Amino acid sequence: MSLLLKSSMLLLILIFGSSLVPALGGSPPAQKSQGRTEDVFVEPSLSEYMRNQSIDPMRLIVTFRSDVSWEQRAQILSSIEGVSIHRVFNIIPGVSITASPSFIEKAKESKYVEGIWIDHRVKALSNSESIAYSYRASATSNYDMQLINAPALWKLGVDGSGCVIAMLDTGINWNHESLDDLDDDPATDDPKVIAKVSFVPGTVSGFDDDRHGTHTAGIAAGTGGPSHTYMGVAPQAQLLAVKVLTEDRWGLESWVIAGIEWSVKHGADVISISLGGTGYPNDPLSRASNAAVEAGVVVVGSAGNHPGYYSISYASPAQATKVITVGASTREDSVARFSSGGPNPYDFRGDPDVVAPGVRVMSADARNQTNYISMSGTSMATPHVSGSAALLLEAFPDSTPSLISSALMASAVDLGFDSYRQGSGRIDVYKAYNLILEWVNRTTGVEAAELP
Ligand SMILES: [Ca+2]
Ligand SMILES: [Ca+2]
Ligand SMILES: [Ca+2]
Repeated sequence: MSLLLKSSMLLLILIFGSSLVPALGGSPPAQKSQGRTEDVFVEPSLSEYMRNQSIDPMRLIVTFRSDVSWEQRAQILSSIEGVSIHRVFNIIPGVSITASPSFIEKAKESKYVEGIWIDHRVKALSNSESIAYSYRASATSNYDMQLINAPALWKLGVDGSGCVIAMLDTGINWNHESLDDLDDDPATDDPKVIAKVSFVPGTVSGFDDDRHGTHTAGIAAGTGGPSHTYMGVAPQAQLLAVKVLTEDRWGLESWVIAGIEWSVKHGADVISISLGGTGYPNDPLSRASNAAVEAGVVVVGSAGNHPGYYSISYASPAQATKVITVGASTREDSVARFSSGGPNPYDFRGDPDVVAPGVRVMSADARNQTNYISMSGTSMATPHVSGSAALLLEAFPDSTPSLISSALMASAVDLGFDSYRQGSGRIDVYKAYNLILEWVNRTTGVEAAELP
């Protein structure tokens, strides 16, 4: 080795420390796998959880470095004792497993593993319901639809036709008059729910064995039945019934990730997620949601029903950077007391993005095919935005998810609350439509002017 090279190596060592020596000299590292354990991210609450009690077995999601193939991930995990694999995901480099606590130390030794996460429980984000037979008579028909200005677009013939909204929820009762077909004529075969699936063990279809999913589906896309009294935002949109919550309205994060993956594969234009659980902006569920957006799908999530600032962190995946995060507003056009607030405690981002009607919203009742009930929660606000996204996508099919979300935010009506509570304000889908229209006209004009 020349003197020049030796002295420049010495200089590098002085600057960068001894870790550069093996890389430059080709000799093995002095200490085997030093720093390896620090490289694997272990969800902080998981370590805490294990210090306090040893739970055996545990539901986990293991994420891998991006260059590890689908097959390798399954192979690596099945070589570790006591691991049972539930699902190897495509949408994120992750695997859902059950493992014993000793798994964590073993997995930390693997150079392929990137993170170990709790497969958190998520739950539906509605907070009340009432069987509102009497309320029905007094309610102003489609009041919430008028608030967000959807009827103005229906008059222009924009009703969600050709758009597909995936409802990740307790399932859908597709026999309800508001959700059974597109034209409310039983003589013609034109189903609204075009595909169904369940990721809840022990259930085989996407049929709603609760009430929550049918209610949110009716808000996003119900026809309102022959009377059209309680129409949804995009009454001619079609639906995917993706059951990820049990009849008791809870689910696992891994079921929701599976639901997102399935929805992207089955042609969803919009994914509507009225559920949430504790998490981080980079947790597996948030990453799956962001990946769906990167694949061109609008993803809408509920901000949650934990009043107060910073409470948005209880709502994964709504806190994911690319998800449209929806808080709840009232019929009097103020922010609902229960609606979760930002900023995000992990990166100080401002969420929610917008608010939409979420108090005493009337929609389809899964227990009775011609009845409608009232429910409240950011669960009910979310499908108002999902349906609105479908309307905008019908009108402007080339829109990217970020254009849809920017247009809804830029045109939202300021309700006078601070942005950590109302985001940009209460959505007005007709204003959002006009904003995009103006932009399209302007950019089309520019292109035409530039033509030779
Ligand atoms: Ca019908
Ligand atoms: Ca029909
Ligand atoms: Ca957001």
